[in-house]
Amino acid sequence: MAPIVGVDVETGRTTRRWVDELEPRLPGFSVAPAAELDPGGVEIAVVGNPPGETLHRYPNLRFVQSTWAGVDALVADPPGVPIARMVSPALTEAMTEFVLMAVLMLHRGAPEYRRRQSARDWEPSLAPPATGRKVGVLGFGSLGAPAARALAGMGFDVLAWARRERGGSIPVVAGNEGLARVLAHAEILVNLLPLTADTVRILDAAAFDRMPAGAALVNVARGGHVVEDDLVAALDAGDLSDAILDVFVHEPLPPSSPLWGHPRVTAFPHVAALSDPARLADAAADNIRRFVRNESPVGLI
Ligand code: OXD
Repeated sequence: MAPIVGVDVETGRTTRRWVDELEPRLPGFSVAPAAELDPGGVEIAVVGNPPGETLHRYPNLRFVQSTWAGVDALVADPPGVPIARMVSPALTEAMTEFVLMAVLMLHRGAPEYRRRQSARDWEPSLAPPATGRKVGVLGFGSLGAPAARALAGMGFDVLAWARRERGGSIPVVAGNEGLARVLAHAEILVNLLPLTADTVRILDAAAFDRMPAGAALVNVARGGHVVEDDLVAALDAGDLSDAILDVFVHEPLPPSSPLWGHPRVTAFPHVAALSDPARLADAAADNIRRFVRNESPVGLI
């Protein structure tokens, strides 16, 4: 019997695009929007990062492939079967590109020049070379490590924080002491951590206090890492100069959020590494075939 793959990714349109990309890559499988299938028939689910409880409706589920890099919502109430997050060169390239853009914007003062432009203020400032700019990277996994390497490749002085220390061309430190070191180092801090019980609200007033005066934050991981009120307070007080945020505690960012209109916040609508079915379907299909062959899928949680 052909294994049945039920796809349910965010909207009906996105789901249809995933089905169209997966079908030709999975001959011998039956691939359809989950909404058109009998829930009892769904053996493999392809989803974004919905609350895990939404998968409890499939009693015969055997495997979940996420189209997202981070699966914090899925694993909060997991369906009790293997879950793989999306690991793909396309996603990594997109994230690396966004991180480079954000760090270069901060390094060269783009948000400050935008403010000066609003005031019609022609005031050039010298920027240090990249080698004179200290960047901290939180997270050194499939997204954090390539971003850190790309930054180091441009000459930035990068110090990273991860679960365990590593030698190598980029120093990676660990533990609370390591975190304190990275925060103290970071004139620009890039957050690429997974959201877990250990990392939720890790970027709070105490963390911002440890950063150099006037430092800046790039958050491309999850809104839940940041205590947003503390961030606004640090920006208002001038302790932090700027924040480039792609993720928020509540998404879409509510119209009432002070982050929308804050002069020191550049907000993006969670677009750093969007999951394009045409570019990610190979990785998803490979993983599904691996699972069926009893091989370990890539990105298994
Ligand atoms: C994510 C993604 O995990 O967009 O945020 O893939």
